[in-house]
Amino acid sequence: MTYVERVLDDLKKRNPGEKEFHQAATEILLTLEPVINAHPEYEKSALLERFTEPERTILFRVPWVDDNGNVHVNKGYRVQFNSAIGPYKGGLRFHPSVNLSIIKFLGLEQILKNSLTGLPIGGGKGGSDFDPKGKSDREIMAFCQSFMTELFRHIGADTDVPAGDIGVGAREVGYLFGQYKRLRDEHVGVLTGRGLSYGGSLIRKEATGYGLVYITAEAMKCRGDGFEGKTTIVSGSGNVAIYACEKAQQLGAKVVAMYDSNGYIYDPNGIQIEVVKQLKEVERARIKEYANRVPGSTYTEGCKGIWTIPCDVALPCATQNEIDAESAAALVKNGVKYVAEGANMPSTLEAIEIFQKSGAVFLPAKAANAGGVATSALEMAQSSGRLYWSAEEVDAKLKTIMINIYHNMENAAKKYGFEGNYVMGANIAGFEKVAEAMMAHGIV
Ligand code: NDP
Ligand code: 2IT
Repeated sequence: MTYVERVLDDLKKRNPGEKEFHQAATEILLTLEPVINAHPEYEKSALLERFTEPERTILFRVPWVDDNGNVHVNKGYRVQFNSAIGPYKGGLRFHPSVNLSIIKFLGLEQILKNSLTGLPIGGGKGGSDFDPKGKSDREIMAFCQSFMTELFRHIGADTDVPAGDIGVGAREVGYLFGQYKRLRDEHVGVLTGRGLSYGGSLIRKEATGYGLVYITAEAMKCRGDGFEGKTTIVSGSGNVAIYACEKAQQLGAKVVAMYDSNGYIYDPNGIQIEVVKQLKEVERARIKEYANRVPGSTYTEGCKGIWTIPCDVALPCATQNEIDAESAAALVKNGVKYVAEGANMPSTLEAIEIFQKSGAVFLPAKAANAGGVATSALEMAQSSGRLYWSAEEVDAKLKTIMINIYHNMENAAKKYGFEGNYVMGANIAGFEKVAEAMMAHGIV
C-alpha cells in the first residue's frame, strides 16, 4: 500500500459513514500521488494525515421559535479545516440534508479551492440542517440570530470568515451580520456576501456564476472556440445558476434548460433570465411557474431528465452528485464538449471518469467555481482597507483570477505528465501551496 492509499484507508475507518467526505478525499488524495512521491518528507511529517483532519470541528444546538410559537431545534456546524495560508474561509449551507459528512467534504474542497485563487484564505465550511423553504422572514431572522449567538465566539475577520452557500443568500447574511455586530460591538468584515450598504462588494453576488463562465471561456479560447451559439444547460436556479446563465448568454450561448429540486424547465428559444430572477430572487417561487409565464417553454417534474437534453456545454450549478454515471453517459452520447462544475462535487467519481474518457473538457468545481470565494477575498481586502472598488475593477480582477486558475491547473497537470487532466491539475496546484505552508509551520 502506498502512503496515499494508507491515509485514505485510515480516513475511511476513522470517519465511518461519512460518504461524501470519503468521496471528496478519494478524488483528491489519489491525484496527489505524484507530488507525494516527489516529497518523501511529507510522509515523515504525517502531512496528509494532518491535511485531512480538521483543525477544529464545532457542533452546536440552534433553538428557535416559529410563527405559531412552536420551539424547534436544529444542528449547527462549523468545520475550521485548515488555516495554513490564511483565516478559515468558506460558506454556510442551510439545507435539511446537511450533516457532518457534507460539511467536511465541502471544507476539504474549500482548502484547495481557496489556495487556487492565489489569495490568502484558508478553508472552512459550516451550516445547519435547517430548511429555509416556506419560512417567513421573521422565522429566518430568528433562526439566523440563534445560529450566530453560538457561532460569534468562534469567528472573526482575521480568524474565520463565513459567507453564503445553498440556502444562505443576502437576506441570511444580513441577519447573521446584524447579530454578530450586536454581540461583538464590531463593524468588521466577519462575513462576506454582505449587502452593498454595509460593507459588501460589488460583483460578489454574480461572482461564482460569472467566474464559472470566465474560466470555461478561457478553456474554449485556448481551443480556438467560444460560447457563441453553444447550446448550454445550467442546472439549479439559485445564486450560482442565475449568474452563470446570465454571463453565458452575454457571451452568446443559448441556455435552454434550468431546474430546481422539483423539476426542470426547457425553453428552446433560450431561457429568459429576468423571469428566473423575478421568480427566484424576488418571489421565492418554484421554477415550474416559468412555464406559465413564458410561451413556448415546458416544465417536467423531476430533475434527472435535464441531462438527456442535447447540449454542447453543461454547467451543473445545484448540488453534490447531481450528475451520476447514467447522466454523464447521456451527456457524452449527445456530444457534450465542455462540462464545468459550478456546484461543489456535482459529478460522482464514475461520472468524472466518463467525462474524462470522452475527450470532453472537464473543469472541476474547486477551480471552476472559485470565483465566488475569490471575490469574497476581494471583499475582505476592501473591508480591511475601508474602501470600495467599482464593479468594473472587481469584475476585471475576477476575470484575471479565473484565467490564472485555468493556466495554473493546466501547467500543474503538464508538469507531472497528465496534460488535460484538470482534476489532477487543480488538486496538485492547490495542494502545493498549502503543503509548503504546512511544512514551514512545523508539526501543528
Ligand atoms: P442556492 O440556494 O442559491 O441555489 C441552490 C439551487 O440548487 C436551487 O435551485 C435548489 O433548488 C437547487 N438544489 C439544491 N439542492 C438540490 C437537490 N438536492 N436536488 C436538486 N436541486 C437542488 O445555492 P447556490 O447557488 O449558492 O449554490 C449552488 C451550488 O454552488 C452548491 O453546490 C454550492 O456549494 C456551490 N457554490 C456556491 C457558491 C456561492 O458563492 N454561492 C460558491 C461556490 C460554489 P431548490 O430551491 O428547489 O432547493
Ligand atoms: O463553495 C464556496 O466556495 C462558497 N460557497 C463561497 C464561499 C465564500 O466564502 O465566499
